[in-house]
Amino acid sequence: MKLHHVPGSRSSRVRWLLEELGVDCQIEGYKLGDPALKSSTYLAKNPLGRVPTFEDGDTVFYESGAIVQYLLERFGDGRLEPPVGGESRALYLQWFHFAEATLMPPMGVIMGNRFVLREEDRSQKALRIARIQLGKALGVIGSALDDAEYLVDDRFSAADIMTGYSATLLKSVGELPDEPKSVHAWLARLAQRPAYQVAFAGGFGG
Ligand SMILES: N[C@@H](CCC(=O)N[C@@H](CS)C(=O)NCC(=O)O)C(=O)O
Repeated sequence: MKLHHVPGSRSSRVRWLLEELGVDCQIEGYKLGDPALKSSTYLAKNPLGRVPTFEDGDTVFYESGAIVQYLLERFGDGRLEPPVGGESRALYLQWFHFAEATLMPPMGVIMGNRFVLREEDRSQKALRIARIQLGKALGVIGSALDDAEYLVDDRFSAADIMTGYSATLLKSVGELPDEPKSVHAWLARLAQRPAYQVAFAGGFGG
């Protein structure tokens, strides 16, 4: 198996999970903006030229959440997720998908308007609105963590990996607001995990 990975990017979710599960996998590393990600060989695996991309024999696919779920199905043996059909499954799915569907869109707008877009295309208004949206989304996570150490069943799960990655990225670019404090405490808890430390050891951007 092979993970195409840029340190600190969304492929860190997969890197983190592999470590949590103790699964061996070849890591093919790149830097953000690496021309190799736009080569015809790479585009044949991932037409958007992004990371992560995952290879398991002839199975080649992308989307960090899909890869995380695939690895849980293949190697999880019931670890890091509540059982299908169980009481907590809906909440687990909610937080799992919240990361990419609700947290990352405003984050993308912030990154675009701070770093990616040409100066003349950046918008302070878009930045302000995205920060408000992000604040609301983080507020919801904060409430869920007021009386709990982790998002689901007070037990560490892949939902913490999916959302914890997003919070880590926000912190790394100074976009994690001081409140809610419960989010900071949760992130500090996640950062103590050896697998988290391995996943983020390479910093951000490669
Ligand atoms: N929804 C996708 C997003 C993938 C994505 O946007 N990856 C970024 C890094 S976090 C990337 O590869 N950017 C490089 C580029 O767009 O050239 C996922 O979760 O895998």
